[in-house]
Parts: sequence; C-alpha cells; structure tokens
Amino acid sequence: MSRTIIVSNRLPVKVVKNDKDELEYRPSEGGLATGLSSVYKQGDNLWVGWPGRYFNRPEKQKEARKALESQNMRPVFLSKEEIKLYYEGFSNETLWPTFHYFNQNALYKKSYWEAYEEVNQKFCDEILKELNPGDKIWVHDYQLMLVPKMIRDKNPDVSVGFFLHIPFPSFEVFRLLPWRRELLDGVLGSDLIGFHTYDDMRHFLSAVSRICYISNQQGHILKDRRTVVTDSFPIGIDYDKYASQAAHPQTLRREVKYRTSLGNQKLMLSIDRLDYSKGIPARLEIFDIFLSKYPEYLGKVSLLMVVVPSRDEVEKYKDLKEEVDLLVGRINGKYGTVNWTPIHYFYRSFPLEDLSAFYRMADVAMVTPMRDGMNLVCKEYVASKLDQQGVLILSEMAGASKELSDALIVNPNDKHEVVGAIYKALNMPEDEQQRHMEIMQKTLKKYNIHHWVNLFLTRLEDVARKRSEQSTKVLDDEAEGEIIEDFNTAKKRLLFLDYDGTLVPFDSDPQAVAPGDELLGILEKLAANDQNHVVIISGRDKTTLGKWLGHLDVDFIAEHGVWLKDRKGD
Ligand code: GDG
Repeated sequence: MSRTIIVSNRLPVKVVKNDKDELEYRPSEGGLATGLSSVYKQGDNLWVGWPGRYFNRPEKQKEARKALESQNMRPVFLSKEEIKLYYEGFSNETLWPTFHYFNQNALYKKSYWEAYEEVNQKFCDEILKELNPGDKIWVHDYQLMLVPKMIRDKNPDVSVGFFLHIPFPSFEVFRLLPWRRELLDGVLGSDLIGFHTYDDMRHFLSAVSRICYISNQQGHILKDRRTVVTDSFPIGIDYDKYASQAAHPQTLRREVKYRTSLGNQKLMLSIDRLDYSKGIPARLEIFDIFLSKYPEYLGKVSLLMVVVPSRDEVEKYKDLKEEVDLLVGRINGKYGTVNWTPIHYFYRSFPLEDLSAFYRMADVAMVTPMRDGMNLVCKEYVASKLDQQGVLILSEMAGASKELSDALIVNPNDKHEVVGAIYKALNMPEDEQQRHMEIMQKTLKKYNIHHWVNLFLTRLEDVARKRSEQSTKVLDDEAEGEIIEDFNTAKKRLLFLDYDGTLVPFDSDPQAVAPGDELLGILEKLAANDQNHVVIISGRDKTTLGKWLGHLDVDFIAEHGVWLKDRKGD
C-alpha cells in the first residue's frame, strides 16, 4: 500500500532526559505537528526527522530509535559537528538571514555548505531505506532544500512535495548566496512546491528563470522533461484547539489571576521567539514613542512581552538578547512608577493555558515582524477572542497580512504609523472591534491547519496523476501496428514533431543537438511525400532552426509558438 512520508528537520516530539537519566518523549505543540499528526500516525505512514538532541551514548540512541519507531517516527541522528555546521550554521546563519532579508547577518562558509549537503544526503538515505513504489514524500522547509533532487536522482518516478515555511526572498537577495543554483536545483526535484504567499512563489519563479534559465507558464516549470508545479498554500492553525482552550476553566482561572495583579489597565501583547526577523527592538522603541507622545496613557496601558529563548548558541541572537534586555530596562526605568510597570517582560516560554489567558486578556496584539513567512501568533490571538473584543496590529511583512486584511496593517519600519495604530486600537469602538474579529475568525476557522494539509496532499496526488497520464507511453506491438496501419491508409497526414527530446536527445551543448545526416534524411523523406504535412515545434530561436532545417519542405513553430513559418516561407 502506498504511504505518505513526512520529512522535516525536527520530529514532532521533543526527546528530553529526566533527572533519572531516562529519556522522555514530549509531543510538540506546534501547529505543523498537530496538522500532520492525522497523516503520519495513520497505517504505515512515517515522519522522518532529527529528534532535536545529541546522543553521545549508542545505547541511548538505540533506545530512542526503538521508542520513536513504535510511534511511526524515523530519527535521523546528528553528530555535534553536524548540528553546529548544518543546523546552527548553514540553516540558521546562512539561509535564515538571507531568506528574511537580513543578508548583513548571513555567513557564507564552505564548511557550512558541505555539512548541509552531507546532512541532506543523510536524510535522503534514511528516506530511501523506507521508500516503496507509489509512496508520496512531503519535505518541509529550508533546512532540507536539497532532499527532493537527491530522492529524484535515485527514484525518477517518485512523488515529492516541498513546502517552504519561511519567505522566499526577491532575486536580488537570493542571488547573493554562493550556492543559489544548487539550492534551486535541489527544490526543483519536487513535483509540487508550496509557499505561504503568492509573492514568495513569484520570487522563486523569478530566481528559477534568472539563475536556471527556465521560464514558467502560470507557475508550471518544465524541468528535465518533468512538470514542476508551484503554488501558494497559506498555512492555517488548529482553530478549534485555540478556541476551546480559550473557553477552558483552567484558562479562565489564569486570566482572573493575572488580571487581579495587573489591575484595571489596558493590555498590549507581544509574543515571539527571540529573532531579529521579529522586530522586537523596533516594537519596544515604538512603545517608547507612544508613551512619550500620549502621556495620558502612562499608568493606563502596559505591554506584556513574551520572548521565547531561541538559537542561543548563535552570536547574533546573543547580541539581540542583550539589546532587548537593555531596551526593556531603559523604558521601564524611564516611565515606571511604584504601582505601574510599563513592560512585563518574560524571557521564557509558557504553557498553553497561560498563552491562551494572555490572548484572552490582551486588548491589543502587536505582531510587527520585519519579515515572517506566515506568523501563527496573530492567528491564534484571533481564534482565542471568544467575545470578539480586541484589535490586531499586524505587519504587512508577515505572510498572514495577506489573509487578515481586517487587522490594522502597518509597515513596522514606519514607527509613527505604528504608534498611530496603537492609539487607534486602544480607542476602537467595541462594535468595530467585533466586526473585524468576526470576519477574521470566519476566515481562520475555514482555512484551518487540516484544510491546509488536505489541500497540499490532494494537490500533490493530482500532480502525480497528471504526470503519469502525460508520461511517454511505450507502444506495445498492437498499438504500433494500429499506428502504422492508420498512417498507411490516411489520405492526408499532419505530423507535429517536437525537436529537443524527440528528434534529438536533451543536451545543453548546442553542437550535440544539431541534426545529423540520418535525421535530415528521415525528415526529407517524410516531407517529400505529398500526403504529408510536417511541422517542427521547438522553443529554440528561429535563426538556429532556420540554419539547421530551413532547407527542408516543412513548417516551423518556433520560440514557444511566438514565431511561425509555413512551407511557402511566409
Ligand atoms: C515558521 C515560520 C510560519 C510562542 N511562544 C510560546 C508558544 N509559541 C508558539 C505560538 C506559535 C509558534 O510558537 C510560533 O509561531 P510562528 O508562526 O513564528 O512559527 P514557527 O514554527 O516558529 O515558524 C513562520 C510557521 O513556520 C508556520 O509555517 O508561520 O513564519 O518562521 O504557534 O503559539 N507556545 C507555547 N508557549 C510559548 O511561550 N506553548
């Protein structure tokens, strides 16, 4: 039976060691894990990924493998060196900054690239061990861009989908990567490539056209005689999970507890992983400007800022942490009083019940990343607003802004615009808040994570089916006999002959694909028969075709149909 194999850098569980040196397996709460759990847990389906920690003892590795395999997960173990060079290095210090337009933070190191190639190969080898004819593979994200091609090279007929969770930058930024061609070729091993937004897809197509010299037609790319389909699939959230968590008695208890200690003041919320792409320092500066511009809000509004520790081994993240600490201290020192703290800052993560209470309590959510593939926090905030009261301020640089146009959409670089949006949000009439919330909730409820998973996998099946329908069929004796008989009995024959890949083999060397004597002889013979009308179709330019075949009594459709010539020479 055909299976679906999900592949991502991380498995959907966290393996942790408890005090007794025993391994514990904690399911990840991330949206992707929830959405895909209905897929990988079914039958023989599988999730291939790194368990997220280094195992120094082989017996512990063996134990983890056994436990994970019993839950349909296949671990890819990484050495310390691989974690440093492939994960922290190429993935987080090269691709992440470049794809988020922070190319000044990007490091281009050969050792990082080599480790990236090796680890991608390691993932591919693990997949190949499991692969059976008819299986579908869904590869996730920027850490594994080479995997689709690696699989395709070994299994030309396999069905591979790839989804990029982060933005795809414009060509001018992407071209800075020394390994741009290899990365594109890697992803183009897929049958279906998904992005969060149409703009990401457009940037990708432009890079493919300018770096690989392959054009596209409505997002369809012809690569090595295969059609690669690209499209946008904005990811959704598990709407019901956030809505029901917001109604849970435990959440309500936490809300009461926090409300009591905060007092009767307005609350603004900011939740992010510590990352320079999230615009945390700029958000703090904006809050500072707001308080100085509208002093009537001193003591009346505070910012609850959750920053989840992340990538603390990477230098840029350590610097960012210091910057945020400093800014929070400065603002609290500048405006704080004995009974009012402007910013409640937490550098840690919270359980879902707390998160949900924060979402419920917040009058305003400030989601102002400099760049974000999608951003799920803003969607979770909207889903948690059971009373439909609250305002979302959302950066136009987040993929989510394309769907949530009922938010107050801002440019995070325009600090005064965001300050204005905060003022507007704090003063928005209740009925207006409700109107906007209702529209956004309707969208998010419908286009939830389950919808996203089904949409992508159904499309992948569709693409695979079309590919098999359109693939070249080998003629059996009977079909060949019929064609010969039809040819012999026809009074008139219209013969369309494709050039590259049909009359001559595919080759990038122009000398290698010039027509030889044998081919010219066949074409001459076909054209000499009055009952035949021969048309040669090619994407090549008219000058080359004219030089090679212009002396023959045939028609041309050249330059992808832009130029036509009939036998009379018109
Ligand atoms: C990539 C792309 C794209 C945060 N703090 C806590 C906590 N969180 C949860 C949120 C949310 C998630 O983390 C963060 O959402 P992101 O959208 O930033 O997702 P990532 O997976 O980091 O990023 C991003 C996404 O992929 C999906 O395609 O949207 O653009 O960068 O779910 O709730 N969860 C808990 N405690 C916290 O303190 N429990």
